[in-house]
Amino acid sequence: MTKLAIMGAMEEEIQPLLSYFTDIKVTEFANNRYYEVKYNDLDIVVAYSKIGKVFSTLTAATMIEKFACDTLLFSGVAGGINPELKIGDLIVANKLCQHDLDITAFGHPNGFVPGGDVFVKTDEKLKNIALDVANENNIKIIEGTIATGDQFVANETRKSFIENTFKADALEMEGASVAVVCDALNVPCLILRAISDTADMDAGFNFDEFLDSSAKNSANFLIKIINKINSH
Ligand code: 3QA
Repeated sequence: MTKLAIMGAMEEEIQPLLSYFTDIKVTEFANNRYYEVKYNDLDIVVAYSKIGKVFSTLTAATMIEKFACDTLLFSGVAGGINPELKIGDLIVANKLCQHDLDITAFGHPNGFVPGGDVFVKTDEKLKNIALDVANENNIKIIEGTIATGDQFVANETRKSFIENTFKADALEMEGASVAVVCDALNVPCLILRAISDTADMDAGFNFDEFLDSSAKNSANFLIKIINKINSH
């Protein structure tokens, strides 16, 4: 039987998901709250990690190692890079990288450290379920590369660097760290995001305006994915 981890970074990203569930058991652990629920035939643990790679690593590892989740789904918002991605649009990651991981002084490529790879892949099956769900419901979704770093990007210079260096379609602050944890622990993961801004000069302003609606777009889509996993 599947035990699903559902993660966001910010409270706004998981609140719309929690609203689908009843009889939630709250467990406090490692300075965070974990929400356990039964949903149809699925055991689910929901949490928001707090912002950034360190907190999201801690939460992902905790969901897998302490709560014994065997599949991880992340839902949230992202800054768009690919011009096809408009505010509100969905992206599912096929691979992710850490755009701020930099030992280039030693001749290594951006995003690389010994023992790792520039890109970490996500689970093909979960990604395909997402693409199928989009198809069946006539919802637009883009499959692509997501770049993660401990920065809220709100300028063209940094955005262009990330676009050119990694050919990334979107950027955020947690996806790659979560995917690295899942890859290392052999847990299939899905990273789903809806665009809240386009990481440019207006990003801060747009983010404040569209965080709630885009987080809901992502969460509502994730529920459809969960229902599909449940019926498999
Ligand atoms: C930004 C959130 C973090 O968890 C990463 C949103 C959307 N647009 C982005 C951008 N650059 C990087 N990441 C993103 N999420 C947290 S900062 C605002 C916090 O407000 C994805 C993302 N342009 C807290 C209230 O003071």
